[in-house]
Amino acid sequence: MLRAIYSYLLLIILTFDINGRPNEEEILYFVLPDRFSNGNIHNDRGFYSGTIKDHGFDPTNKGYYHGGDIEGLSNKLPYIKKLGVTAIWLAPIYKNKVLQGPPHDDSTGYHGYWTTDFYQVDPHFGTNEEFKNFVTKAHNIGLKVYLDTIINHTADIIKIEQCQTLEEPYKYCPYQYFADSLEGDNNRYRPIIFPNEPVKNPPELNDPILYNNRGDSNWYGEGSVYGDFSGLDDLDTTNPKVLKLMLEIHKFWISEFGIDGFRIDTVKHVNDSFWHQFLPEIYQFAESIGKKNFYIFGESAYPEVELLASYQKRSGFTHLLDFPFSRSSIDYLTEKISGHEFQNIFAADNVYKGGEKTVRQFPTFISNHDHGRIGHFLYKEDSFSQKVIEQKTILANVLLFTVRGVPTIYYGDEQGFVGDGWDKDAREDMFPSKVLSYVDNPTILGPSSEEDNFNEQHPLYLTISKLSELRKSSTALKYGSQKTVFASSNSGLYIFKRSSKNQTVLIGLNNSSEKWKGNLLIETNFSEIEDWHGVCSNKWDSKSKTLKNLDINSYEYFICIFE
Ligand SMILES: [Ca+2]
Ligand SMILES: [Ca+2]
Ligand SMILES: [Ca+2]
Ligand SMILES: [Ca+2]
Repeated sequence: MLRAIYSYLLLIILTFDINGRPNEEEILYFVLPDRFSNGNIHNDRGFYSGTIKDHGFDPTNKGYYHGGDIEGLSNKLPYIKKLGVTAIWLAPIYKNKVLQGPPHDDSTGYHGYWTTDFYQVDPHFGTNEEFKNFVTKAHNIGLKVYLDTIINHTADIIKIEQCQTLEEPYKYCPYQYFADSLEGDNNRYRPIIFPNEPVKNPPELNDPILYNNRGDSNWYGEGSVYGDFSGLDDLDTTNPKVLKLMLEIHKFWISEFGIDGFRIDTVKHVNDSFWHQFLPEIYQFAESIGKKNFYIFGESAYPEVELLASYQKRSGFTHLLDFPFSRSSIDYLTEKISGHEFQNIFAADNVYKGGEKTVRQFPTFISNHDHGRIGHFLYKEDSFSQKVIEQKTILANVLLFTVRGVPTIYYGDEQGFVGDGWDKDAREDMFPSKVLSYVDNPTILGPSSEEDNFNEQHPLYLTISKLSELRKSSTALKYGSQKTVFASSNSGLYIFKRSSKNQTVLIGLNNSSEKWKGNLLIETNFSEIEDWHGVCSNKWDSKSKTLKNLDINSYEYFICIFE
């Protein structure tokens, strides 16, 4: 009995700790459940009968379901925890339309972005109850859970009648401007739903009146907000009914499952005023049930700081995925920009609303499920040897864990996954894969993806777990301001420091084929030096506050902690 009370109290303390933990303390791990671990082979076909086209399960096809599920993810929590991460971001798990697209190029909802039922876990992934248990299990070992969600659109169920006469109606239905379809106009696009399409939930979402029905987005101006994302039914987010439904749905996932945040998809395709109403109410709701640091980060894929900052200022989103960092890191690591050009990303932090303090809570990432993995970008360059690619991959992780922002690892990067490119080509299986185009890929510092890829001794897994430990123990890396110490305009040398009240962390990356040697003036109040990687301590002249004759080999780095 006493033991039961004790574990219950411990549970409360742990849960309390999680809710009180600020966003800057998080390290994220982004997972596609279908591609991670298959804990239950009975749900592989989602309990649909019929052929592959009905259930969508074909582990040899990169666009089909492969069998991964919540139970598998749950079984692998120790693997994720040991990597050093503190939070899991799951690709969407709502029930999806199984199959979409033209017959010769169809694909399934294995990725989760084609919602039909906002209240149910997709049967390929498991049940609501299994998800609930998963969240509890994750919380019990200190991991938060963030759910990917899509508000802009649902699965492609509604078609435009006028576009059905086109030779290939699934191809592109031209965007219809408001000015070209005035009230009572016969030309106004008419929505139709063919028989046998899946039914959406909540039931109100089956009414085409809640959608824009303006054809496919042309990606410009009004079309970008009111057009369909390649046929996906674009919700009329200006309609108060849609706002009400979305508030109810998202509150349900918070209160029912205790999730800790949302990553919200395609946010710039929703009208800004929707977010001005949605976000404060969700934050308030989460806080009212004890989620003080509920974390919402939007996906607005602007690679330019000025565009992302401008969007952040007008949309009401405090936190956005740091696409400019991702883009610039890839350019930097592939030597398209110099150290000096790279540091501009951080020098511009104050253009964001909330400045540096807020940007320190932006999720930073280099690889992702859409544009691809860093390994792919490195292999694309013919000039880099295998050795250099390995070194650069280490540099990529050093960057991710030492610059400002919340490091976000894309699953599989810790096992040296490379991929073949973007989208489906960057969504390999962690379990032994049957996709030929995956198993023929090179991997960085480890075995091929034909194998089971949960190797806790993988050099990149070990590197990341060490960097996670460093970050967790360092106030400067989580909360410190970031300043450039030296950045070369004609090479990939970039040396910067992160400073907090009790320490200065100096980080140097030499992303170039030339060894560098020089003196560095370090403005710091501390003089005890820990050489975390590389050597600073015997180069330090405390009188002149200078590191003398410091050297960094090509494609090497150092991290030194002044306390
Ligand atoms: Ca399964
Ligand atoms: Ca549609
Ligand atoms: Ca829209
Ligand atoms: Ca391949």
